Amino acid sequence: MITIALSKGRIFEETLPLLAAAGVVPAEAPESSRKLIIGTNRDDVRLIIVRASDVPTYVQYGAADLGVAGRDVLIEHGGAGLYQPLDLEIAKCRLMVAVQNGFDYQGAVQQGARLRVATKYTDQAREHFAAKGVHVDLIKLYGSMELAPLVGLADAIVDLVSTGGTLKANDLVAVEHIRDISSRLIVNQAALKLKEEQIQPMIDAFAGAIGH
Ligand code: PRT
Ligand code: MG
Repeated sequence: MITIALSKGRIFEETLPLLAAAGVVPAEAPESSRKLIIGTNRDDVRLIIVRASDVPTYVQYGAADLGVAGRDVLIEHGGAGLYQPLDLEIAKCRLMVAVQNGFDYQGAVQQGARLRVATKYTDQAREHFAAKGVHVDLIKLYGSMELAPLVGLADAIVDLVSTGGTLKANDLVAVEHIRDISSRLIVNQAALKLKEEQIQPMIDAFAGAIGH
């Protein structure tokens, strides 16, 4: 049995064509089912539905053989025990610094001000501001980062941006690009050795589907 860990939403949707290329069709959609284990047309393949940030953990411990996770999540996780053979180039976005419209970010940085930054991505934010020599107090949040500058919790946020619609709707502007993000196929290293005959063809099918 091969177990693949996916999160609901954009990662599940964008992984569907890649699974199809490997001959795997889920028996139901996670949005309409409450099941956390979803069977497929193949007796030897099942999907488990977990939080996006938990995918690397399930694969690291071998509870799933394979998974799909954003680079944002993989960097925060650290990647221990994970083989990362493919950038799937799905669920693309950018990790950005954003502030409320009218806040003089460049001015504050030039004056050497200490900035309060709210984010879910504390490791990446710490590294980014340290490299620039900007002093920050990081405030860890688990979601809705866009709210923080509007209610005085933070001067800036570090968050993912895709269309820019969420920033715009909340009177925020992006002021710095930290990195481009896409999702990767991750594989448990021990599982790859033990179940190579099943796992390697799946990696090859995914690679073929993205034109590698
Ligand atoms: O939603 P939940 O709290 O359960 O978990 P999650 O946000 O970690 O999962 P999910 O499924 O939303 O995201 C999974 C992965 O998709 C992330 O780890 C990213 O690698 C990738 N991804 C791509 C995104 C986005 N685009 C994205 N736009 N993840 C989140 N967003 C959010 C962003 O945080 C912001 O709140 O969407 C909002 C901005 O979108 P725009 O289009 O308005 O700019
Ligand atoms: Mg989300």
